[in-house]
Amino acid sequence: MDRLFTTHLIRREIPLHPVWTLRTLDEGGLDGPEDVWVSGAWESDPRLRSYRGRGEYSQTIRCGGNIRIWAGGVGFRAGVYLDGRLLREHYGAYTGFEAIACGLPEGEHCLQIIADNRFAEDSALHIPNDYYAYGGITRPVTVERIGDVYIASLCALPVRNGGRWIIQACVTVRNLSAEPVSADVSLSAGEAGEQQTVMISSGETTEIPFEMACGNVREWTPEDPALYPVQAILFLNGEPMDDLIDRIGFRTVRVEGNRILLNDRPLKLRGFNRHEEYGSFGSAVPPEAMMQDLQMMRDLGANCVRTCHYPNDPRFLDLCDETGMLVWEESHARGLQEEQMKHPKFMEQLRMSTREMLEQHINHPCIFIWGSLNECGDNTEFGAECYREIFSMIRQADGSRPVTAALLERPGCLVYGDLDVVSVNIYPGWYYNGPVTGGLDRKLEEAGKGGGAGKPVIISEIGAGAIYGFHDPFGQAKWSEERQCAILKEQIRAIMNRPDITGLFLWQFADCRVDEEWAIHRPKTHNNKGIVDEYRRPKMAYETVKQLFGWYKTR
Ligand code: ADA
Repeated sequence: MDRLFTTHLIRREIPLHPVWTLRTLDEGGLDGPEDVWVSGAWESDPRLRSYRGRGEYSQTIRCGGNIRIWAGGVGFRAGVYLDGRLLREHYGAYTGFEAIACGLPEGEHCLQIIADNRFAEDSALHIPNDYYAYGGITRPVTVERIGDVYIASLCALPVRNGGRWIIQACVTVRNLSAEPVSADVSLSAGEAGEQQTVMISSGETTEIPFEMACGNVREWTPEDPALYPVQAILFLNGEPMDDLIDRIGFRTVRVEGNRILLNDRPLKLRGFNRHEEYGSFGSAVPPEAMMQDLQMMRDLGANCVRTCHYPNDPRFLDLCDETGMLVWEESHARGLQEEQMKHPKFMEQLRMSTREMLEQHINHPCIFIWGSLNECGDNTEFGAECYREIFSMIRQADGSRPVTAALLERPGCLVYGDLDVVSVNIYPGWYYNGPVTGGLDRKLEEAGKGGGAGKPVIISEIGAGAIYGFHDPFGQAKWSEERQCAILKEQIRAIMNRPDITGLFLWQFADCRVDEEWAIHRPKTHNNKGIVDEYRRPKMAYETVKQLFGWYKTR
């Protein structure tokens, strides 16, 4: 299951065995084929702990007719093959993609997915970085039987108009056949429903817009995260042939002056940055561990999480929808400066990550803000243009959420005017000494002059490192748990006490592995600024943060 609820009552899924055969294709790999669990990062196998190369996953499936293969995430590039024929290639580990095969004879077929986590010259986003780029099929794969016409996607956004709720939706239908087809498409949510008839040309994809008024609904709030199913059904000659179910929540987000309002009430954010990673499972985080992360964050008094620095597994977003955890989701780009942004593939790859994030995650009510381009080259005209293009792309797809980017503390940013919310990453007390908000105030002064005056401000990162179990009774040594506590205490108080700041995301929830090239400044080859370590063992800072977040929660 690639989601936490049933997404089809009509379309049939072809069962896959969770154990696939993996053959590594490059140096440093395995001696022969091995059985592996999918989804999983190949680094879970101790022999492949640092393998950079290609891995070919295969299994035999029984099917016929038209099938749709959905791969939720493959690190980092993928090729999907059926009976040795390439169906689809994909770049990007953090969004899903489909591959279609038509007119198959009934019987056994060999499904293969080749994953490749090597760094390559034609890759602009996938570079050695301050997190580990895992390999393998890291998110669930599903195979479904489809007809000649099927529902490719469903976008449904609740919008409040005066006192009434309206769902603005779009159902995308694809015709794989050689003939034009007339189809009826219905959309329903609660008591609201509508049906339309459309002609879809051969080989075409058609978007069918819907606008439906809803009766009485319960609002989605962090305290009472009410969710409603929304179902699209495709009829051919009056017969239901295909369907797609998602969930929505009725809530509004808007920026008013320097505040972000959720359902018209101002937000004060107490959150965490979280890399999607768990100890030896790497980026293929088991859903039980996702839930545990959310339980810990709730225990810590957090109300929000940032999916740094890429779109997350939809099952994590499903859990956030269900538990009322607010999410800042961002497309994949971390720390790329002008020269790297001038890579000929940069914009194409970033656009793709952003487009797929929006298409696949737009319905999640937990997402209250979109981000992109964490700490990239916002200080040159060229870089600023890249930011502007991505922001306008996001706004075009979704006018219902604000847009932001986590900026460096350095001066010279040219995009304050293009953000709905000014977000800044700062590390006072860790990378430099001085008053917590000294650098921030200089930054905000610049933002004020540069088009950011009066906008909400989020501290998108702040934190300090500690190695789990390393203690300095005098509390002085960097990397000691005591020193981390002392720094965090100062940072959290200084930020949360300011009424002009919407809140913060601590860097970071859990320690995460980093690429080899970063290891020199990262003891244990990990970014050790977690409140818990990579196995979720709480550091001393856990209690410190819990007390402070708990205190600010009641203010
Ligand atoms: C940055 C960056 C993070 C991480 C962090 C740190 O601001 O956005 O990915 O590298 O700093 O630990 O220094």
